[in-house]
Amino acid sequence: RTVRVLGVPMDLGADRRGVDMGPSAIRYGGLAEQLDGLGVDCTDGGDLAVPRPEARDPDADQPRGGRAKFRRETREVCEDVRTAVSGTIDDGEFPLVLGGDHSIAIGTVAGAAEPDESLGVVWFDAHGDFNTPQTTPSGNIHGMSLAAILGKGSFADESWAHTPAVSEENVVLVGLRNLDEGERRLVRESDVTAYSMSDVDARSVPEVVEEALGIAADGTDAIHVSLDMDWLDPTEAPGVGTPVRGGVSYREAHVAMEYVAERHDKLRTMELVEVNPILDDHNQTAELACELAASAFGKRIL
Ligand code: DIR
Ligand code: MN
Ligand code: MN
Ligand code: MN
Repeated sequence: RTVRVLGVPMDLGADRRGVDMGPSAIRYGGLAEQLDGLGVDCTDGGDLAVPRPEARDPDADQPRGGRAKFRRETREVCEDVRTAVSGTIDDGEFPLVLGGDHSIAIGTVAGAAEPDESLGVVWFDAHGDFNTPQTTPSGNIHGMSLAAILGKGSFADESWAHTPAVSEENVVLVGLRNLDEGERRLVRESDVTAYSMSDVDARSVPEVVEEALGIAADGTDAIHVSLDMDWLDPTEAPGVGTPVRGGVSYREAHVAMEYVAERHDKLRTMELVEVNPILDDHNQTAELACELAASAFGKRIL
């Protein structure tokens, strides 16, 4: 199959500028070379246009009783992501979306979800991204993207965000270790499956990830894998906006992506997000993202 790389230099959903350089850093980190080396055809769809935050008022057009900074602009960018992703699928290619902050997942998932189908989602992240405009302590949409996809809080009124093809029973969070109080309650009350780092410690990455993929695949037509690089421990992935200690190791991340590769028959879309090269140690986090993509597309040691 042919992988089409789609860059989304998005930083409207996060406080730290620099994550908009993620797509460049990941390309520079050798993504095309890694995929070529595997015999995977790789084309580059270029970068989508994202407005500069300095040129906009983050608090324009706020939802009732809540806050979601750059709501209108994020909505517009995510519409473009949706169009690019669904167009890539229609062309018979595999969309590999490069962020940018995690708000872009709202567009990726919407584009991955064909009408009349069901889509499972595995969300590798230190965070739940389950805040709503009503619970968010930051107003940053990258901390709300999964809640938006599922139509939580006032996202229920916003047709651009809610993706009906995704049901909570087929959504799995893996590697959680940092939740805000309000989102914690929403995760617990929801029907999503959430594996914290404590679950990973008590069991193992292979066991938890295999189970997670099984839940996402159960009765669905396709799977989306969303990889927030802060899923990894900051010693491996320092170039992220919101590092949290106690993440998975280098080897655990690879083994997880090897399990993703086992599901290639169902895997429809993948995204690599939150790489911030200005916070990185050289380009280590972007290079790691490229390596992990290779494992997800079938690279094996032997
Ligand atoms: C925090 C941070 N929970 C927020 N979220 C992040 O702003 O809602 N998600 N960093 O990746
Ligand atoms: Mn995230
Ligand atoms: Mn995160
Ligand atoms: Mn984030």
